[in-house]
Amino acid sequence: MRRIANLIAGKWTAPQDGKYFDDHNPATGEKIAEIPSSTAADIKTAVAGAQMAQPEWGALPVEERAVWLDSIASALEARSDEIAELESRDTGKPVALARAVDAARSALNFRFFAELVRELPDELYKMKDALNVVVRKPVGVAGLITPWNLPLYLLSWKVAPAILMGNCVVCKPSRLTPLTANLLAEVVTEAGLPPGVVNIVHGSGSKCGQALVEHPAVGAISFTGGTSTGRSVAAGAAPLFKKLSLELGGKNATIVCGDADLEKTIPGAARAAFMNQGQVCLCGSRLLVERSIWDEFVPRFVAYVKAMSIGDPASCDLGALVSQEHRKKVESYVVLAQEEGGTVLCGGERPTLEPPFDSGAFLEPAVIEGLAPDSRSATEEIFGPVVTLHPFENDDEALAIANNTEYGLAGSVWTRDLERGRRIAEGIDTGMVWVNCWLHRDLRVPFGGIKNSGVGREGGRYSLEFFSEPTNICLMEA
Ligand code: TXE
Repeated sequence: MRRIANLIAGKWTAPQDGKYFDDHNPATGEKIAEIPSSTAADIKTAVAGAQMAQPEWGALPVEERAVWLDSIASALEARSDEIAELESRDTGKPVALARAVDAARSALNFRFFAELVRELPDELYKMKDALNVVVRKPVGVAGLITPWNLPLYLLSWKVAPAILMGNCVVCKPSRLTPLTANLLAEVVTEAGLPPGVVNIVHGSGSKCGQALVEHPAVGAISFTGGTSTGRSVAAGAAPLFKKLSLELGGKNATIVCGDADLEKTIPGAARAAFMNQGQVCLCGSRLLVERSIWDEFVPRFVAYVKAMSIGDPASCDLGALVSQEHRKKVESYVVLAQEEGGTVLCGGERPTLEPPFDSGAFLEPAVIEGLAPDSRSATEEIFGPVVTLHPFENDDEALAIANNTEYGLAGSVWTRDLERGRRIAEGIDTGMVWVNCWLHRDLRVPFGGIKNSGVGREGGRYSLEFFSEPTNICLMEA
């Protein structure tokens, strides 16, 4: 059991009011750490630390900052197993998933942005009698607020481009999953990153997150989390004209056409539905299946889901949900779905597990059919291991169902006819669509959603643009 501290201006710092939260392992219920219950006063100190460091950091050539990103990436790679174990302990997710996704991507995020900036062409616009040169300057201090589902993966996705572009950052991780943010704090400290470039303040969203959003010296906020919280973040940032990037919830459709290769599609649709226990904003939580293959697809899909192991995160396909409270929220949707006329084909119950996992927040993956596409459980984000099945007769009907939600983040289409797949993909009102795959990521592409899934895009040069202010200089011979 560890008591961790904030990292402010290069110093390990206790919360000013001396209060701490307990951090638990959701798979066993055991207390694993104490984290600062910081307040606005701690945020204020951290922002001051960032402001102090920013002029010198921002004045470095971007190539020098890219070298810092490479050294952070190397340090994260060296601690990959530790990251996987910590992330699994903090979130309840399978260790194998934490290694393959969270740990690998956290290091890659730093490596990728260091490489990207080296390949970026200068931004020049020639006129017949003048030359326009676009210079990108840092915003200054950026506030990075991250959720509990992919803690270091999403924190590194924001920190890397933000500091690369010359900003100093104040990070506010989720109080539910602080440990790998603390590991990043150790890494940047041990790497000798100048004090104040990366500051990490632990605490609640209402006390710390909100203070960061409203701090007048924070010029940009990058937020990933729930739509309702995103609304209050936007309300806090708007009057101060801050740059704002919101990556929020999703209720994504997986569309399976009659000609899909089921050998590939069934595992693909199950992975899209249940990766990280369904706690990924990109998850395919609605499964739309063409009527012509419904009778073949459904029993095979249910059998596949039933065969997924659940329990000890060290060895199972599915681990625990992030908390008992979140499990209760997900269970309430399984009940609601049945009240709305759904039939649970499998899952939705608490598995019987041996100690110490008998007190973990586990929930068997649920497959539910018979719901009207506009029912609450088929349109609201559940963010857990629950997928609803919906038949469709033709592509127009599939699109009508897919688009009938307040969200617009992601989706996938499975068909042997790539032209048909692309046509359907273009018809879905969303930010990202995969065809015959899911979560197949090229980090250069725009990442983000529309409607209640957020505002703006990050990823590749979109991140570099978000975390900088362009100045255009038009040069004409005297
Ligand atoms: O998100 P929150 P949570 C969805 C999912 C989940 C719901 C709640 O539906 O059930 O969001 O999850 C900080 N001002 N997603 O509780 O509350 C908070 O401390 C500033 C989708 O994690 O949005 C945390 O660090 N900050 C999402 C971060 O915001 C505030 C992934 C996210 O917390 C704040 C996770 C405030 N007023 C959840 N209130 C995705 N898109 O992947 C809280 N925070």
